[in-house]
Amino acid sequence: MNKQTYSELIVDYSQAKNIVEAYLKNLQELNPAIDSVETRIKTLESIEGKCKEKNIAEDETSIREHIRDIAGARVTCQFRDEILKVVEAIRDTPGIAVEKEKDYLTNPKDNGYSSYHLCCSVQVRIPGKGTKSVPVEIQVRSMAQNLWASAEHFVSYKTALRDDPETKASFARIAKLLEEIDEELIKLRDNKNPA
Ligand code: 0O2
Repeated sequence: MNKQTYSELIVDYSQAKNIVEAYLKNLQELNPAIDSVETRIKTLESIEGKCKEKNIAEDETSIREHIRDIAGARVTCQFRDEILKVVEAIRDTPGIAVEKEKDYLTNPKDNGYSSYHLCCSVQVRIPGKGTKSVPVEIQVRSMAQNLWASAEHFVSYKTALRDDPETKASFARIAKLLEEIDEELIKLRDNKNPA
């Protein structure tokens, strides 16, 4: 894909990203459980990488059909047990249509990756052409899970180390430690604020 096609492709995804960001920031104001909201548009290199990895033809139609996280948002919660409450609040947000959910919270990946993914769509206005439904992936995770994902992304995700058994085992172990940390933090929070 050349840069021109990429720039044209991402116009409506950028609008969708901005719309979701506004909804999520609004949710953050109402919900102290949300520590941060970040959004991003997948880079050209990342789209090309995913096309190769998943055997997707590098034309606009296939990319639009098969890559559902060109626009992405990440919601980080202070505590792990707040994730599902935040997911519920997103499901209840008028304007965000949740189409599919991936629960890596209950079913973490073998390497330890754990988060809750909501595959959503929002309506974007296209000048002179009415509105269009555009997909956005929202990931909801705890701060500890975010630490894991960002370190693993840096060290091994999308590199040769991704399938290295030792690296995978280390990250799986770190994920367990971070789960324990999340549990300890919940206990400390509850001791401070008994129900
Ligand atoms: P990037 O660089 O973050 O954009 P599928 O639904 O099976 O067709 P997909 O979209 O790969 O395929 O599904 P999934 O599992 O929902 O993964 C989407 C995103 O979740 C990834 O986007 C990552 O952001 C995150 N993710 C999933 N698995 C891992 C993992 O093992 N480690 C880390 N660090 N992140 C993960 P991208 O496009 O792969 O990457």
